[in-house]
Amino acid sequence: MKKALITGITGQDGAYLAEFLLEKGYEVHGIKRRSSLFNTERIDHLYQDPHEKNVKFRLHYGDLSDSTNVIRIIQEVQPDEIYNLGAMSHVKVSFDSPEYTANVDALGTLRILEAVRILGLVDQTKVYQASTSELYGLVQEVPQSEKTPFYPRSPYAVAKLYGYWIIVNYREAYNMYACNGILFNHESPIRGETFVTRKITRAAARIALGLQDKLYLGNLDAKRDWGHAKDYVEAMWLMLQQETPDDFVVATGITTTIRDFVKMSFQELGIELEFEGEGVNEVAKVAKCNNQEFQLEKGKVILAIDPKYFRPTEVELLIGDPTKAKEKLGWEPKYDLNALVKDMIWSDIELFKRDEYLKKGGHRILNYYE
Ligand code: NDP
Ligand code: GDR
Repeated sequence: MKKALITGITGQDGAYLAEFLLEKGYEVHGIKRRSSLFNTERIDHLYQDPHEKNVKFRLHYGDLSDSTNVIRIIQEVQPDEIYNLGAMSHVKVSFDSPEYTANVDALGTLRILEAVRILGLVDQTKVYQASTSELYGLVQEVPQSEKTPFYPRSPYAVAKLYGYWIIVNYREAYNMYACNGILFNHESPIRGETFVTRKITRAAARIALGLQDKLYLGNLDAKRDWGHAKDYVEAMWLMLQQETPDDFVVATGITTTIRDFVKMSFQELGIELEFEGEGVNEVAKVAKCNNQEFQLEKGKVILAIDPKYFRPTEVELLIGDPTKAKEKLGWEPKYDLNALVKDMIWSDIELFKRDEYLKKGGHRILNYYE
C-alpha cells in the first residue's frame, strides 16, 4: 500500500486529493496547523479514529515554517509521495504579509526537499509542488504553456517562483523525482470564501435568499481560466505516476472575466443582471428575476465596486495551454465552467437555506462583505 503525505490537507485541494488517494487505496497522512478553533471541516468526513486498527487516514500537527517538524513528520511517515499544497495562498493577502508568505511558500518548499534529502529518501519519495499560473503574471504570451517566461506580480507569486525553481534544481542536482504542477485557477463548493468565485456564488445565493443586500468586488475586467478542483487533483496524482519527473500546465484553455462569472452565477438562479457605469462607479442591477422563489425587485443594485479589493499590481489575463498534460498524462477535465458554476451556486443555496430559516425565526444573521 502506497503512503502519501499531504501538506495543506485542510485546504480545498488537500481535501479533494485526500479523498481521491483514499479511493485509490493509499494510506493518507496530512499536516494540519494548530488553531484555536477546529479547522478540519473540509476533511471531517474522512476522519478515522486513530485508536482503531488499520487506520488509513492520519493527521499530524505541523507547520511549513518549522524545519524540525517537517523533518520529523517525513521521518515518521516515510511517504512514497509528498504533495506540497500548504501555502499562504491568497494573492491580495500576500501584499499584507510578504515575509510570512515567502517563509511558507518559498522556504517551506525547500524544507520539504531538504528533509527528503537529509533522511536519505531521495530514491523512495516523489514530490509534487503546487506551482501556479500566477507565475506568468504580466502577460508575455497567450495561451500560457510550460515554455512561457515567468513575470510574477505579487509577493505570493515571487515566493512560488522560488518554489518552482528549487523543485527543478533538486530534480537536476540530486536526481529527485520532483514535479511542478503549474495549475491555473480551480474552484469548487469548498473553495475558500475570500477567493473571487466563491465570494460571488456565496453572495448570489445570499442575495437571492434575502440575507445580503449587495456584493462588493474589485477589478471586474481581470480574466481567469477556471476549472474544477476535483479535476485538478487528478492531474497532480498523474504527474507522480510517470517514468520521469516533469512540469505540467493544468488548465481548461478558456478564459472569462470576473464580470461574466458574476452574470453566470446570478443567471443560474434565474436572475438577469445589467451592468452600468465605469471603473469604481460601475454597478450591477437586477434586470429581471425569473425565479419566483426569490423576491428581487427590478432595478435593485446588487453589486458595487470597493477599491480596497484592487491589488497594487494585478494579473490581468490568464489562459492556459494544457496540451502537454492532455497528451503525456492523458488528463481530461470533466467539468466545464457552466458545470462548475452550477455546482458552486446550488451548494451555496443549500448552505444558506439554513440561515434563511434562522432569519425567519428572528435570529440575527451577519452580513458578510469579504
Ligand atoms: P487553500 O488556501 O484552500 O489551502 C491552503 C492550505 O495550506 C490549508 O490547508 C492551510 O491550512 C495550509 N497552510 C497555510 N499556511 C501553512 C503553513 N504555514 N504550514 C502548513 N500549512 C499551511 O489553498 P488551495 O487548496 O486552493 O491551494 C492548494 C495549493 O495550490 C496552494 O499551495 C496554492 O497556493 C496552490 N494553487 C492553488 C490554485 C487554486 O486555484 N486553488 C492554483 C494554483 C496553485 P489552514 O487550513 O490551517 O489555513
Ligand atoms: P487569484 O484568485 O488571485 O487568481 O489567485 P482570486 O479569486 O483571489 O482573484 C481572481 C481575480 O479576481 C479579482 N477580484 C477579486 N478577487 C478577490 N479575491 N476578491 C474580490 O473582491 C475581487 N474582485 C475582483 C482579482 O483582482 C483577481 O484578478 C488564486 C489563488 O488560489 C492562488 O493561490 C492561485 O495560485 C491562483 O488562483 C492560480
